[in-house]
Formats: sequence, structure tokens, C-alpha cells
Amino acid sequence: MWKNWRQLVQGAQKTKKTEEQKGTEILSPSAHVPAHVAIIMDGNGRWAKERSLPRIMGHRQGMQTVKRIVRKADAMGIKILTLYAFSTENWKRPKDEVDYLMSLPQEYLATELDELIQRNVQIRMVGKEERIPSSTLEAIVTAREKTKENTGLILNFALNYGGRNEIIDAVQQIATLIQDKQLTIDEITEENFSHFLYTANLPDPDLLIRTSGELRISNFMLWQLAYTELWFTDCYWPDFTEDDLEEAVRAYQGRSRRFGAITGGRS
Ligand code: V0D
Repeated sequence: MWKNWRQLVQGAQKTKKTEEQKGTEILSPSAHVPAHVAIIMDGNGRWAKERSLPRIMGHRQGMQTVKRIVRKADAMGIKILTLYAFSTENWKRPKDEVDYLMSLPQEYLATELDELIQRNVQIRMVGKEERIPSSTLEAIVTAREKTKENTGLILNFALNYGGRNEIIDAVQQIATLIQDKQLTIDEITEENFSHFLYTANLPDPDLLIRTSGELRISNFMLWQLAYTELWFTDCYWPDFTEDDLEEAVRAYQGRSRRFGAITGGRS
């Protein structure tokens, strides 16, 4: 049961860089591009407020940034892009705002899905499907189905996602298996545990980007971020550019150049 999962993860992990790669130009094809980049897309409301616009205009502009950054990530050779689109906390926002946010997946997919299919992108979702309006969920499930055989960029939307919630879900699944005598206590290992997370069969993020100046993880991928490099910018998400993504990756490359040799463990 674990074998399939391990092979998937190991297959997705990067190989150690060679001596000659260490000296190469930062974004050259052979440079060490993080395989999995996760982004907390913060600052849409503040972006709108600074312009005396309604918050939803910030979300709308934020979606345009998603379109640009997905193209850029693909072009840079990033393999997995996880975008934190909606947290379990976001349900506390005004109903109008939540309703608008829940219309964005359909709007995004209406204009982007054909191109994503052409680009061999695989769309996925992490988070709880419950509570997501059926029309929203249907659009995402359709996109997921249509792209499930694609072998290019994995575009992973975190939606109705909470990190502690994810861990509790995993613990409940494990406890049920133990109760049913399908799993023994000594089989609860780090590797096996991660199989029960929403991100089972995805490698952990190499790089986390958070926009808009907050220096927190805010319940995002708590388990998966254990060894992830963190990069923060004051830039609001709607203003985040392709160059900013390059800058974050360059910072990541600088860190792995400096520490890769001495950590011995994960790159
Ligand atoms: C608003 C900034 C794309 C953050 C980006 C449901 C907040 C724009 C999607 C999307 C949101 C999700 C799934 C999918 C395709 C697209 C999205 C939400 C918010 C919350 F399959 N942008 N986006 N979803 N915003």
C-alpha cells in the first residue's frame, strides 16, 4: 500500500545539483528551480482599499495575477504550484464577499481551461469539498477530470483549506484504521502519516511565498512546510509580477547554494 506512494514522492524529488550546476546562471535551464512552489496570495483587500475600491475588485485583480503567475511558473520549469485561494477562516467574511470569491473558480476556468489543457497542465484541489457551493465544485471537478492525465505543471488550488483541520482529518482516518485493525500503532510513521494528508503523493513545497507583508504561516500546510524555504514580500498580490516570482526563486537558489552542501538532508 505504501510502495506506490513512496515511488511517486521519490520520483518527484529533485536530484542533488552537481558542481558545475552550482556556478550556472540563476534562471538558466540547468539551474536549480524549486519543484514545488506554494503561495499565500495576500493583500487583495488592502490593494482595493488603497484605491477606494470594493474588496471584491481586489480579488478580481488578484485572479488576473493568478493567470500571469501560472504562465510564468510553467515557463520557469516549476513542476507544482500550490495557491492558497480560500482558507477555512475565510467563511467568516461577509456573505457577499464569500459569494464573489466562490464565483472566481468558474470565472477563471471559463477563460483559462482551454489554454491550461493545451499547456498540459494538471489541475488539482486540496481542502475540504464540503461547504463549497455545488456550481463552484462542479467547475473544479470538471477541470480536474479533464486534466487528470496531463503530465505538465500541477496547478494545485488550496480551497476551504486549513492546516490543523487537515492534520485532524488524517488522525481520524488513522484512528479508524487502527480501530478496525487495518493498521498497527508502530506503522504510524512520518512517511505513512503524510499519506493521509490532502497532499498525499505530492512532494512538500520547496519554497513558500507570502505577499502583503505578513510574516506568518496562517494555518497553511503546517505539516508540509517543515523544511520549506520562506520568502516574504510587502507587495500586494494584485501587484505581484513575473519578476517578483523570479526574485523569490533567485533567493531560494542562493539559499540552497549556501546551505545545500552542509544540511546533508533535504536540498
Ligand atoms: C481571490 C487571489 C483563482 C486570492 C486570487 C474560491 C483570493 C484570486 C481561483 C481558482 C481566488 C480556484 C480554483 C480553480 C480555479 C481557479 C480562485 C478563489 C479565490 C476562492 F479550480 N483565483 N481565485 N479561487 N482569488
